[in-house]
Parts: sequence; C-alpha cells; structure tokens
Amino acid sequence: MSMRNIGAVSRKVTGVLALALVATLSAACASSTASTGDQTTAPTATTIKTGLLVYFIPKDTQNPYEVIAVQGGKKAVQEAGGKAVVSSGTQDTAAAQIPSIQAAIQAHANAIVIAGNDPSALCPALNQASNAGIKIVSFDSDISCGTSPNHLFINQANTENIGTSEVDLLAKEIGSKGQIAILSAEASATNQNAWIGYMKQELRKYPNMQLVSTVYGNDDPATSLTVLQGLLSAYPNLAGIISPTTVGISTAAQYLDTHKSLLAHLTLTGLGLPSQMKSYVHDGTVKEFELWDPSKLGYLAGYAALGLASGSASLLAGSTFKAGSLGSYKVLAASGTTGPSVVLGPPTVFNSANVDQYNF
Ligand code: RAM
Repeated sequence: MSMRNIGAVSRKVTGVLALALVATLSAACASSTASTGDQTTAPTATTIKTGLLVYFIPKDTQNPYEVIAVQGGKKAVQEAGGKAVVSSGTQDTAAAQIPSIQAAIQAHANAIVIAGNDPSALCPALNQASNAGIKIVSFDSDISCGTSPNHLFINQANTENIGTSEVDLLAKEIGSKGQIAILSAEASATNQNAWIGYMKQELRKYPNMQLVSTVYGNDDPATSLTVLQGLLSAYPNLAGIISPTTVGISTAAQYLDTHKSLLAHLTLTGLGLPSQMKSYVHDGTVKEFELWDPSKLGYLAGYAALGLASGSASLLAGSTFKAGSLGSYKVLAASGTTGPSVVLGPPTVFNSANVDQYNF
C-alpha cells in the first residue's frame, strides 16, 4: 500500500472512529436524557431521587378542596426526601397562576404540579418551564397544550363517569323529570367543562329533564351565592341543581338549609367534600353527592412528579410507577384532547349511611 493509500485509509479510519465516537456520545446523551428528559420512552430508573423540589400550583390557595389536595402532594414529596412549595393566587384565573410558574423556573424546580384554571392560557409559561428542564404534571383540571409541553394528567376519576353519574344521581331523585341547572366553577376550567359535556350527553337519556341554565360561581362562595340566587329567581320551578364543584355545592346547600321551602320542589347534588356536606345530609337538605379523596389525588400527583423528575415514571402508555402507600399506577394512552393520564379511581357516592366515615 502506498503512503498515499495508507494516509487515505488512516483518514478513513480516523473518520470512522470519529463518527463512532460521536454516535457513542450521542447515545450516551440520549440515554442520560431518557432517564429524565425523553418522557415518552419507558422509565429508566427504579428509584426516586432525593432532594427534588416540586412546586404545587392549585387553582387557588383558599378553596378547601385544593388545600387538602396539595397537603397530599406535600406528604408525597416529604416522604421522598424532597421539598414542596405551594404557590398560587387567590382567584381561579390563569393570570393568577403564571407568577407561580415563573417562581418555579427561578427556583430551578424539578417539577410543577398544576390544576389548570384555563386549558390554553398557561401553556406558554409551562412550555418555558419545560424547556428549563422542569417536569409538568397537571391534576384536578387538565391543561390542553398539545405536546408543548409534554405533561402527565392525574385525573381524579374517569371523566365520563363523573359527568354521567351526577346526572343519573339527580334523575333518580327527581323521577327523571323537570327543569335542571348546573352551578359550575370557572367558565374556563377544563375539568368542569369536560364533566358538563358528559352531563349533556347523559341528559339525552332523560327526555323529560331539561337543562335550562349553567351558571358560574368561579369557586368563590360569594359569587356562587349570587349566581345561585339569580338562577332561583329566573327559574322558580327548578327541580334540580347539579353543582360539580365543592365550593358551589356547599354554598347551595347552605342556602337551601336556610330556605327549606325550596326543598319541596328542588333537589341538589354534585361533587362535595363530606366534611362540608355531612350536616346537610343529616338534616335532609341533600340526599346524595359524590367525590374522591382529594388528598390521595394530590399524593398521586406528587409521586407522578417525583417519578418523572427521577426517570422512574414516564409518559409512555402502559408504563407504571409507584405512588407510595397508594401502590402502583399505570399511564393511560392519550385520547382525544387528553394526553397521557393516570386515573386515581372511581368516585364514592356519599349519603347518610356513610358520610360520617370520611375525614376530608
Ligand atoms: C372544586 C374545584 C375542583 C373540583 C372539585 C370537585 O373544589 O372546582 O377543581 O375538582 O370542586
């Protein structure tokens, strides 16, 4: 082989080696990002890292439901040797949550767990957080950002089941007939709107039940009371109200409790905290309502965030992760506008027979 050929071969070998080195390095980088970066591949770690910083951003800091949920989340983070910060506004708006997302970015948080007050308005800030390496988990009320950022939604129960079962509960109590209304929270809340969508679908089974109005109390007791009173004066013959919010149903129950003559024709049901509703169940103002344990929802969301930040959980459909004392949970495939999600479990129906057994 001539010197020129040797030179050519050696340049070729060097080139091949260089390519091999680049390939090896990029494979190494890929596998290191796969552990916490590329969340759509299977989990690469089996344990949760210690010292993780998780920001919990509930709908607001005052709603008792949200307070209980983030307490559950904090418990998960503390169990895993991490640090939890709870930050949000006092009103259920996306604008009030954005400063908390910015604070999480500034603090170099490992994960954000957020209940969306709006499906899309939070996306740019969350995308910025994701680009800074922060894992995004939504809980209670999802965000709808497509794949920017990729995120995992921790759903309290099957969305369709929550919506349809509330209509079925009311139908049972009012003999499937009469005018009904919905007392919701914020008009932009993804969870409320998804449930209301399924309520409307379920109402097709009850041709004699007529949905006459949906009003929004913004998860603020005073606003909820005002819109409730407006509803009652606009529809004096209302047969039923479904309030799929703990703030709305407790406000309405309190009002009906002091205006008992309305109970002659009006039935209230929806989603409520047993702790807020038990006295109204025992005095006959409300017969049945539903919910799940918000602290378990927050705890599960906390473990999802810890897992994503550690590489021991992923967005891959069918992958599983451990959620402390709740055991193992499976990631469900994206469907419709909902991305990968995890469901806590079926809701519980509360009535006079069981309402005292729950401490949330
Ligand atoms: C309210 C909030 C929350 C909802 C519960 C049932 O506290 O609107 O988002 O999940 O009710």
